Amino acid sequence: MPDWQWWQRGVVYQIYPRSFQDTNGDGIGDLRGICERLDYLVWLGVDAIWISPIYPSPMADFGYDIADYCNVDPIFGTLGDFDRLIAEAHGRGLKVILDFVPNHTSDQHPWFRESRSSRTSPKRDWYIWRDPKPDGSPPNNWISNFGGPAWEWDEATGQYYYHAFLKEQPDLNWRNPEVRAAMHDVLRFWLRRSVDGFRVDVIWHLMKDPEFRDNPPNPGFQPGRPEIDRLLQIHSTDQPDVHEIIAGMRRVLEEFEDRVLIGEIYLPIERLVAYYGQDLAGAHLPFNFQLIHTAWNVRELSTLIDEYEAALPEGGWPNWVLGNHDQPRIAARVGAAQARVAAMLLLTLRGTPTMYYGDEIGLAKVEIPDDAVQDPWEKNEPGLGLGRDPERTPMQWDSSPHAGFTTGKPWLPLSPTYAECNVERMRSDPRSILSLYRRLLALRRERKALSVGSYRSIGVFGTAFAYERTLGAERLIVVLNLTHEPHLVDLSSQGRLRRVLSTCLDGEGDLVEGTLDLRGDEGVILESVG
Ligand code: TEU
Ligand code: CA
Repeated sequence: MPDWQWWQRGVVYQIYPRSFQDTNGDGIGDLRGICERLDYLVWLGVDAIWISPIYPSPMADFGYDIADYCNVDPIFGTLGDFDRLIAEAHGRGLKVILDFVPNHTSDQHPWFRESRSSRTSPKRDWYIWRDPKPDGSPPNNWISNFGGPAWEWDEATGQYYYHAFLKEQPDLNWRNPEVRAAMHDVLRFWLRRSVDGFRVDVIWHLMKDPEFRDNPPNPGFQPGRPEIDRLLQIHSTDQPDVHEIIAGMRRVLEEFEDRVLIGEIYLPIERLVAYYGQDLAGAHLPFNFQLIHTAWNVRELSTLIDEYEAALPEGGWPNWVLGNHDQPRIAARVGAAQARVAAMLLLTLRGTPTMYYGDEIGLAKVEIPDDAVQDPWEKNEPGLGLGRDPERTPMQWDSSPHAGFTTGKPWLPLSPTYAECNVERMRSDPRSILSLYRRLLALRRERKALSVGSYRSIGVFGTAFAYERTLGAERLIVVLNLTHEPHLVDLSSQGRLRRVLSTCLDGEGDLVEGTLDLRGDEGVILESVG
């Protein structure tokens, strides 16, 4: 049997640090807060934490605008706090993955200040500067991901600079070898501090068309969609030479042992799988966001899983993501009952699952009053429902004021349901979604077939679908009902089966012969008993 890497067997848990645990009453989560909650994560049963950016930042995009890659923002703590967090996490067997944001810096980064100081600055070519068109307009038609033009005019030096996101987030020029070398040193800085890997922000954006050609219009554009959708991003992203850049990062990680490279990539499956790289020299895990975008029904989901499995390159390790800080929460999308089915799906598919903090307590959409909006995207394109604040609200630990997150005023509101929807309450309820997550995580650790076993689709049964996970003599069958209606599933061709775990958290050990009586919103894991 092959040796599996920790990032193949393990489960990743994303922490949005502003919202996990505050320890100094400023209403914003911090590194000491994460440290205090490590025992919870061990109890829950995850293997690695990925922490969204903690670096010094003006916070125009809440840390995705970095002013110093090699330090910690005072809001989150100090480098000393970080070292302590790493030591405490490692002491508990938890890996720590940092967010690496190489596509753009803050406009307050010393590199950009230098770059914009004059056309002859030694760092001018570290960013993407272009002359205006003869009529003074921007060099091409590219649009910012957060709305408006992607080019910002710099009066002092008479050129435009490119920013795929906010104008406070100028894009670095990865064609410049000095930029590559400087960023590789950033990776080494954190790798030497024993970081176990990186989630690389917008990795498919790093290279742009060398000729900066106009993007073509998107024929499928619908009013009400974000402005970025007006154009097909074919020249501004996903360029063939990005793979050499990623391979370069990977080589830096290979200077160290056992580190993981995860890439954030919003692309359809056939283009996504290219990010494993030639000879698998690219990202270990190109994030697979398909569960987030696929309609929640049995046909689409079962087809998706088979298509993804079939598209993987030989030796490429699968992964699945159910939510993150940019996407509506799973419980908001599919409802509380199906969120439990989604948990079973995520934690029984082949490949590395990534969970998003708060999903384990079934946190849903939190309404954000107009005067509490924080997200710059919502501020730029209001009223379209693009705002990401509803999925970034504080973690709910207990029923005390502010849910135990802070003693001060939380930076985003808590869910009004926090008195019931919190870790303390749900821990003591054996039927809660939190208990279900914990059971699923424990089972996944105990039954290796669930993490590293092979995957085979069994088929669609009305409103349910089933698949099999096998490793050696161990054979588990997962059956998921994607509707509220009960359904009888004929499993007579599957031999004798025993119930191992249900999303209803009952019926364990019962034998299933022939027909499985699946309740509405129920998922069941069965084991083969000969
Ligand atoms: O997100 C990249 C990205 O493409 C998202 O903006 C996405 O388009 C949007 O949220 C809807 O799907 C990454 C980070 O995760 C995000 O938080 C940052 O704002 C962005 O990059 C810029 O760094
Ligand atoms: Ca704080």
